[in-house]
Amino acid sequence: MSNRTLAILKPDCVRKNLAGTVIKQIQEAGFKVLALKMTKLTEDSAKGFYEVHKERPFFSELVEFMTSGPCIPIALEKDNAVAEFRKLIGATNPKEAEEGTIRRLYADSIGENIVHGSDSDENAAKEISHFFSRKEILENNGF
Ligand code: FUP
Repeated sequence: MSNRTLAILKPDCVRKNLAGTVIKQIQEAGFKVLALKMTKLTEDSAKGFYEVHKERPFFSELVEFMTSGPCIPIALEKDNAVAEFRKLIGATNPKEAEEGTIRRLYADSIGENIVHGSDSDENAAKEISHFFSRKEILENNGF
């Protein structure tokens, strides 16, 4: 079990000025921020990140949305981070997400669902390195 996961505050989150609200909720749930940046994904980077979905019918829409504006990738740490973070954000479709979860509270649709969370320890490691170099990730709280 790893203690890291990758979150992305997606372009809809940034556009709706919800970044601060969502980061506060993430921190209050006990996650520690190890690295954070605001960036705009290129088409190639978005396609690479979502490679596993490339045959799915929603792939081009997903890439278009993820490149539509700035997003905020965040490397997070907590015990059992992957599962704990997915619990905090709720189901992919906000209509199916539990009451109080981030997607249920703020997302409009399955396509524009505010936040990404890694789905396995292996993917968490890959996804963190998609956005952050080792030097950019704080160890020991950065102190
Ligand atoms: P999740 O792990 O909850 O982010 O969900 P998935 O990996 O299954 O999907 C990744 C992204 O693809 C979603 F956040 C939004 C998009 N998607 C759709 O647009 N339609 C779908 O039916 C499923 C996913």
